[in-house]
Amino acid sequence: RYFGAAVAAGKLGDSVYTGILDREFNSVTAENEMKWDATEPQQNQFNFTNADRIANYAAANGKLLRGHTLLWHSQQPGWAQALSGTALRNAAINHVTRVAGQYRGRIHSWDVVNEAFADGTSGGRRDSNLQRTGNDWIEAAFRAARAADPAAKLCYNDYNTDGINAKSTGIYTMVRDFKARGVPIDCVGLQSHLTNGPPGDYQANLQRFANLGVDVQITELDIPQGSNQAKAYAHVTRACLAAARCNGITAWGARDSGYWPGNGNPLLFDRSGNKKAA
Ligand code: G2I
Repeated sequence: RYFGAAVAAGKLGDSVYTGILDREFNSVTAENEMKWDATEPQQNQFNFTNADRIANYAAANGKLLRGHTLLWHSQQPGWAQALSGTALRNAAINHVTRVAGQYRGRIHSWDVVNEAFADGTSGGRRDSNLQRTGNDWIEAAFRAARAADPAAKLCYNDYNTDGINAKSTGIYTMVRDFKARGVPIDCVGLQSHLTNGPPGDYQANLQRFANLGVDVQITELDIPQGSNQAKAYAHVTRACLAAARCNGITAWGARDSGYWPGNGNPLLFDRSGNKKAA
């Protein structure tokens, strides 16, 4: 099992920050640097400068590297936002192929698709330009990622899916269908931005995904400071440890300063870099 933090390339020169990473975490995730707008700012013109800074940091310091994220409705470059239909589908698959190919053999797990399900009670897909290219865009992305980097675990990642609800059940149904039809998927990421702490059925939800034959990873954990922060972090950690297929936890940052969007003090180390009770 790994324990990771989302990192920003711009902070890798800060020795207090890298001190925490070096000492406390054995995995890192790029907070923004591997997203579509960062890696392919113009169509077919790839820029891996900042993503490489994180990948190289991970390699030089013996950390696993999570890839975040290949396809998402948000943080798309302007040129992709302007495409639709077959042109967008082809561009999206090319993006997956090229970025997963660039990091072939170096990524522990990829968030191949991020946040593609709708909030609320529908249990269905979120409307987006990618969704409008056809319902099979997610499986097409997973197949392309597998071909480009056969060793990486391929994850579907989303938020508000931490308990058993319509959205997490929609994802559960998709994963079950993918497994039945041989669509390559290895893991489900529960982002776990737990504004109100973990729901009572957190562990049961984690376990039901594991029972489908996929790994479960907690991918963006943060819990606002308050009387129960330490207890809530412990609850999440115990739930992961209790499920054989929960193979990693990533916190959405290392310390409270620099946390996006800046408030809540939801991380494990305070603004000075000291350990909190959590
Ligand atoms: O809770 C936020 C996360 C939800 N799940 C997917 C994650 O990818 C997402 O991460 C956040 C980053 O932590 C932010 O850093 O995604 C935001 C964008 O949706 C990131 O914010 C962006 C700002 O919106 C931009 O204005 C800014 O230029 O960060 C950019 C780079 O600092």
